[in-house]
Amino acid sequence: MKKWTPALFSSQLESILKEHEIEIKEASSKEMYYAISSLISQEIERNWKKTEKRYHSKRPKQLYYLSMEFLIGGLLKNNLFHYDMLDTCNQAMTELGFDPDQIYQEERDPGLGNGGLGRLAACFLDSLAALQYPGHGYGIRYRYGLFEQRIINGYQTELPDYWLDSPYPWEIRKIDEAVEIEYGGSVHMQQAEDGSFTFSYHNTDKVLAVPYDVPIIGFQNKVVNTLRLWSAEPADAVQQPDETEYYHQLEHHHAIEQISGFLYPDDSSEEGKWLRLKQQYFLVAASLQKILKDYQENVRKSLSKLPDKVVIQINDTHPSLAIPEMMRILMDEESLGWDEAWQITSNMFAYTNHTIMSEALEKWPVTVMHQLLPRLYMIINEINERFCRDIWEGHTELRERISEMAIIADGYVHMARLAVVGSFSVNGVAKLHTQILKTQELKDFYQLYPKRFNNKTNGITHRRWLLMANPRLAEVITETISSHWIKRPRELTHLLRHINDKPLLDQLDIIKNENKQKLADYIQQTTGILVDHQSIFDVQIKRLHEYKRQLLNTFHVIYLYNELKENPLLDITPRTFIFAAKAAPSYYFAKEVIKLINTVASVVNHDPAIKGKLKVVFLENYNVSLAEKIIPAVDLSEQISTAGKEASGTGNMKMMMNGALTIGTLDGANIEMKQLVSEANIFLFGLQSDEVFQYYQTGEYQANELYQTDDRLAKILDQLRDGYFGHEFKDIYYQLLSTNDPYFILKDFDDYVETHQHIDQTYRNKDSWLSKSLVNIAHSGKFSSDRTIREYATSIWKL
Ligand code: 26V
Repeated sequence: MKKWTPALFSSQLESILKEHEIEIKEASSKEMYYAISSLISQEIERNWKKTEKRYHSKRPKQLYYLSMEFLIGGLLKNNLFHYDMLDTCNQAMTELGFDPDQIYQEERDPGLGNGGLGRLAACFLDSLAALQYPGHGYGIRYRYGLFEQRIINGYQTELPDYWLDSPYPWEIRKIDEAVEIEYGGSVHMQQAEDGSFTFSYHNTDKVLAVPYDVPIIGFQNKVVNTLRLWSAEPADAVQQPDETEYYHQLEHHHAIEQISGFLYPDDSSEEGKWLRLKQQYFLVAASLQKILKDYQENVRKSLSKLPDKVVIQINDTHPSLAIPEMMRILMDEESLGWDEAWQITSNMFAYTNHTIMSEALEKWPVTVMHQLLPRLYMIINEINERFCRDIWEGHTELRERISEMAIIADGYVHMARLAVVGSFSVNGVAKLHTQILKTQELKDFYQLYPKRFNNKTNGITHRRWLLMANPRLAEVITETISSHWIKRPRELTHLLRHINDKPLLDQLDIIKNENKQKLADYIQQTTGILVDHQSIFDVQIKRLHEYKRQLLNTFHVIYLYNELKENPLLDITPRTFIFAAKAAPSYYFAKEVIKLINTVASVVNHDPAIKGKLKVVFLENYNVSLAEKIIPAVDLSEQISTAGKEASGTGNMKMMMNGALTIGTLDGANIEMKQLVSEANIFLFGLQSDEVFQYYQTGEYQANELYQTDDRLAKILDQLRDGYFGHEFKDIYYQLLSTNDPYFILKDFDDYVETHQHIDQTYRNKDSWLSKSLVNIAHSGKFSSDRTIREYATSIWKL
């Protein structure tokens, strides 16, 4: 590889810009962004070809990660960093009089995901390439990503995210690798002379899946893996027979393009939308064609050997149609019999579950499945019948559970059941989550297939979330324990030798303060709110959901406000509460909570009696690049879901890695964080998951009693009912009490407030706080996605 110097870098940029008749000194930051991308793309292309060649000749087993979402974030800085060119580029830009950050900000986040599930997929791709595994992502190139959120008058409004309005420099369209997908039509069965059946399809709707490949760069190792995103296009050009026919065809084409038109923004409730099912089949059918073509071209062995060379991870149930689709291809196109096809298929797929929220569990009406995918429906039916028969005959102890286990039941196809039956591995994403799958959600299946179940606790890429997002902190860590931690993040534990190293703690303090000052500037520029960078930055950033309990956090803010109003001399450590969250557009309650946070913010921030001791900030349009700005500046990370509801969480890991302390419930990966840092270095509160389940079962919890007996709660709730913050919050009051507070906000309130008081006291002892912060950083190495990916690779994928 070339040795880059700032001078060489600049001169290359100069010639790239010249080709477009732009003088380097006069280039806009957008032009600079494109020029740098193009420069680095040349480097990428060479390595991409080499990696592909190596995979072609060595024929290692390949992993394919199928996911409806990939939230990859900005790639320019990432790719420069991975090629060890970031410092050179920064220096070159500065010398030319540019602000490097402004150039990186020209890049738009491809918002091709909702939240945790999509971001996890992106961290995994990063780790796969860093660890030199042959693993690739397959997804959809939505023309509209997740909506852009604007807060107008305190309310969330959604704007379309047309992220492709200017060219995306990292994708390569590969029209010659486009494949055809068929929907609908009818299935004809014919019996051949040897008695076997063949299936043919008639009057199907044909759609072209055109791949756009995005390179995934390994960290300083020249590996380039592929994220392939499919785009839907009409299979044939518009003809012009006559005018009505012409318009009819145009309309049809438009409908086809809709398949990759937009990302569904509701990750909280499954709606069973026709178009969503079309999207899922689109992803699955296109990806399998490519996977099988590569196998046949590279491996050239019998299909029975497929599971030795190919493993497919399905990210939640969304791509689980891949299972019947694989059966269809093996039987109808490759003429294998059922048993052999099933043997191959069920040894190729592994399924990850990401949620136990029953509203989000996918099921499709039989009528929809049957009409859109008639042949797949036949196959699912057959899988179901064989499965049920197997239980009936071979597992009599489960006979009475059959209707809860059947893949097709009460008019629906239950996707999680299909995914479990058709996979050789089923995993949860944190220890508690996997435990809950085994003992509750998928209990019957666990009894049937105990060996299939396993845990893979989530992780995050420390390259993006520490080295790139917080370079000063990374530098100090390296100065303290050398740079080995970068390749082996577990070695961050060497920091534990320094918990009383005063000069180091002072440096941590300085860095956190700089990061907070930077965020404070951003807050001022974007919201006009002035925040004190010496206050505690208390942060909750994640999708807005009732179970994540942003409302509990808000209740705490209101409580503190009420206290200060009553006693202006109250001695509290100044706090800045920072929220960022998108609500699903149709999730009324979640949107009310956003409005409440913004209303409380404007009351609190403008009340002179508060004397700036409290500030509340809602940052709009939470996405990967905003997360990168916030996370290095966090003092206190809010991970306060109702115990048992958050499968893992990954924001918790990102903030821990950046030295934040956590206030959290014993839920998801918080539990594993606690085990590492010990109870002295994390602030735990609230009900535990078994207590929550017990309350659900016995019905013994009475939210109303707490309302009657706790004056602080009564005051807050009455303020909501009586319009203290405006009249639109009555609904929150009524919903909480009439549904008996299903997320235990009132129940956990007292412990939460008390824990916050403890935090306030702890923060006053700066050195003690800083050494806790260091302990958290030191143990965060376990949450590198490199660890997670190694676990998947050795115990599931066998790469
Ligand atoms: C569901 C649906 C339903 C219909 C339409 C679109 C859509 C999109 C996503 C989902 C499922 C979301 C599940 C999810 O994001 N789970 C999160 O996964 C994280 C990574 O494993 C984990 O850290 C979070 O705890 C978990 O909530």
